[in-house]
Amino acid sequence: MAHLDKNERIVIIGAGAFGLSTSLRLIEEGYTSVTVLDRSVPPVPDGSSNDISRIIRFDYGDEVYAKIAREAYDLWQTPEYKDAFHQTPCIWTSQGATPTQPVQPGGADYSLKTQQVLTKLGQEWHPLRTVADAKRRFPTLSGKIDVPNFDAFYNTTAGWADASLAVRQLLDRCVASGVSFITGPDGQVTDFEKAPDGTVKAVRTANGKRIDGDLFIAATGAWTASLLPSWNSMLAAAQVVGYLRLTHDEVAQLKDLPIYFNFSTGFFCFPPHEPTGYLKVACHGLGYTASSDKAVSSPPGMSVSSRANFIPEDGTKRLLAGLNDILPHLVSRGFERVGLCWYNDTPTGDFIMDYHPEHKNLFIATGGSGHGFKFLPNIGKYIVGSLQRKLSQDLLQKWKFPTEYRRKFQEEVFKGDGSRGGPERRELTGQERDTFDSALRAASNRQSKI
Ligand SMILES: *[C@@H]1O[C@H](CO)[C@@H](O)[C@H](O)[C@H]1NC(C)=O
Ligand SMILES: CC(=O)N[C@H]1CO[C@H](CO)[C@@H](O)[C@@H]1O
Repeated sequence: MAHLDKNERIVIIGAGAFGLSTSLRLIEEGYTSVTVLDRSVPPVPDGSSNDISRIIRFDYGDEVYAKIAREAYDLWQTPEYKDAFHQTPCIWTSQGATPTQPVQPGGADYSLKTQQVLTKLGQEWHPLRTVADAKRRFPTLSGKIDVPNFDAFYNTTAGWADASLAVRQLLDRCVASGVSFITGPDGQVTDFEKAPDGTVKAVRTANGKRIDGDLFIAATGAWTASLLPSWNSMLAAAQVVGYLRLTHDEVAQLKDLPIYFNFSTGFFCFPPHEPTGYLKVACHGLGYTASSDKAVSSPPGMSVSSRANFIPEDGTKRLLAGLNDILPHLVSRGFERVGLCWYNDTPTGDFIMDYHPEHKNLFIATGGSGHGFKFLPNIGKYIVGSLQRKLSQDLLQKWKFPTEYRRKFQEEVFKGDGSRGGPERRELTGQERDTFDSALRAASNRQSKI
C-alpha cells in the first residue's frame, strides 16, 4: 500500500491530534480525497486531545522523541499555533535512592537519562540540587517539598498548550484546506467491512451507514483496541486529573508557578489557566483500566458530550498529596471538577504508526502513551512519511505495529518507557464503574439541557 495514488479515497477514523495532523499533511501533499470521521466535533470531549492544558516539552529520556519534540516546540511558536501556546519553565523533580529505599521506577533513573539526552543534543538545562535552590528559583512553590535526596532540573524552554483551543484552530485549517468531516452517529465507526483477503472495503457507523474507501487510517486513541484486533500491542489506561477553583487574586499570585513534575509519583501541575480560573493537577502514572466483555480495556461510554466528573478515591488522594508538597494551603479546598484522561499505552511507550499486519490497507496511527499531544504540529508529517514508507528504517522500525506481544499476558507487556511513577496499574472496581457510569449520564444530561 506504500505507493498511494493522490486520488485514492483516504478515510481517517478519529479527529484527535494524530488524525487531524495527518489529514492536513495529506492535503498539503496533494491528496485530494481525505475524510475524517468522529463521533463528536473536535475537540472530542472525552478524547485525550482535549482539555485546558497539555505540557509541551522536549525533555525526554529517548533521543528520537527529544528531537522531534524540539521540532514541534519550535512550531508551537509559529502563527498557526502560538495563540494556544504559553511558554513556562518546567521543573522535573525526583527522589534519589536512600539507604532504606531503593530508587523507584520512573524516578531518578528516568530523570538522569533525560538529562543525558538533553546534554547529548546540546540542549541547555539547569540542575536544582536542593529544595532550597528550587524554592529560591521558583518562590511560588510554598510547600515543604520534604524529600530525601532531592534532585531536579529545569529549563525555561518549555510550556503548555491550551489543547482544546489548539485543536479547534487546527480543525479550522483542515476544513479550509479541503478535509471533509463527518461527525455524530454518521461518523461513529462501529465496525470494518472486510474482503476475504483482509482488505478493508468500508467502515460501518453507529446509524448503520457504510463509508467506502481505498485506505483507512485508525487514529482512534484509547478506543483502538476495542475497534480492531490490536494483538495486545496497546492498552487503554485512565489517568486522574483534578481542577481546583482559584480566586482572581490567586490566579495572579500563582502566575509564575512552573510546571512541576514529580518523577517519583507521576504527579504534575500547571500554572493557573486564566480563562477558566482553574489550577489543573494530574498524574502521569500507570493508570486504571476498564475491561469490556471483549476483555480489552476501553473507556466506558460512547458519544458523550462531556467528560464524567469522576475519579477513584485513591486518585484524589494522590492528587492532593502532590498538591500538598508544593501548595499546601490549597489542599483543603479540594477539586471543583475531576476527570479521567484515557491514554492509549503501548508496551514501550512508542507510538504505533504502521500498516496492520492482517489488513494491508488499514494503517494504525495511535499509541500516544500520554506523550503524543505536543506533536500536534508535526506528527502528521511522520505518519504520512510512514504511510509512504519514506521514513528512515530506524523510524519505521521504532513505530512498527508490534506483533511480538500477541500471546503474552498484559502484566508482562505494558511496562512503558520508564517515565511513569506511582502505584501499579489496576482495574476499576465494579462500584467505581457504576459511579463512573452515573457521572457520565449526569454529564450528558447536563449538556443536553443547554
Ligand atoms: C513526590 O511525591 C511524593 C508523594 O506525594 C512526595 O513524598 C515527594 O516529596 C515528592 N517529591 C517531590 C520532589 O516533590
Ligand atoms: C534559561 C534557559 O534555561 N534557557 C535555555 C534552555 O535550553 C534552550 C535550548 O538549548 C536554550 O536555548 C536556552 O537558553
